[in-house]
Amino acid sequence: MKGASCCPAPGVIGSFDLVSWLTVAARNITIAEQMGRDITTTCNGCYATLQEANFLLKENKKLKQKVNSALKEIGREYKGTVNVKHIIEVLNESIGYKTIQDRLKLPLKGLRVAVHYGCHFLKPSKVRKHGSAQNPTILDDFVRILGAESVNYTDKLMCCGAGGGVRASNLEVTQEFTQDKIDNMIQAKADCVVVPCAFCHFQFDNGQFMLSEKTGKKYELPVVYITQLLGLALGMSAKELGLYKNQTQIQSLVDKLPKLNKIRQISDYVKSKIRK
Ligand code: 9S8
Ligand code: COM
Repeated sequence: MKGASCCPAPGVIGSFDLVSWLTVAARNITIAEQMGRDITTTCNGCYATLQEANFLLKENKKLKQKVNSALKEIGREYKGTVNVKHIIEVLNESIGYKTIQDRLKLPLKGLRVAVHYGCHFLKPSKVRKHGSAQNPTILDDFVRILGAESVNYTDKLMCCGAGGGVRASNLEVTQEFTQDKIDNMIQAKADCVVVPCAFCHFQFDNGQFMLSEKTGKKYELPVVYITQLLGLALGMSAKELGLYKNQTQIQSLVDKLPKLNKIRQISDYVKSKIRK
């Protein structure tokens, strides 16, 4: 999307000035409209802004008028002709979990994954329309089709601490949230945390690095983005997937993978002997 700007951030900008937030979002959407393409994003924040702007402007004529009168000054008009989908919706609806499952080379059998949804993916639930914001399953289902186990942990739906707005205004609060969440995931014996949001990724990755420095205790739960987990199950290497670019170590996760593969191969071998 040539000329696209920041979404802009839903918590940071959206809570201060609704119309400015919508106008910048609508400008971004008009770029996709001109291209005749739907939009997808890999960040809950971007998704929240663009999806919500699209929703509000499609249903509220007054808001649309306000936004369009501002856009007119730069020769643009929001029409409402495209859809906004999170990448997980593209994987689930456009490609289909079944299709993905059929193409896996290294199902992640035995891997214990802590799923973190992030606030903006689910709320406001009347706008997002993913069903109940209290009992979502789309990410847990994704982890399961990849062969891994989605472990339950305390306060699973709690905020990561928010890499954007909260972090900028109150680092202490942000760190407390992150610490709580990571502690709960570790208690549930998770091998890694999986996120659908670039901001949550940053918060867990950099946040653990900061927590280790602050507390003297080592916080090192590997942080993986949903498509990176998919890549691992498709047989891509951790290096190809950019996992080594994380600040928090990922070696414990990487070490687990070939082992899982070996166990799987041995158990398949044993099963085939038993069958004979
Ligand atoms: S959680 Fe609460 S506000 Fe949010 S979506 Fe992503 S960053 Fe983490
Ligand atoms: C977090 C974005 S995904 S913001 O900090 O709420 O704006």
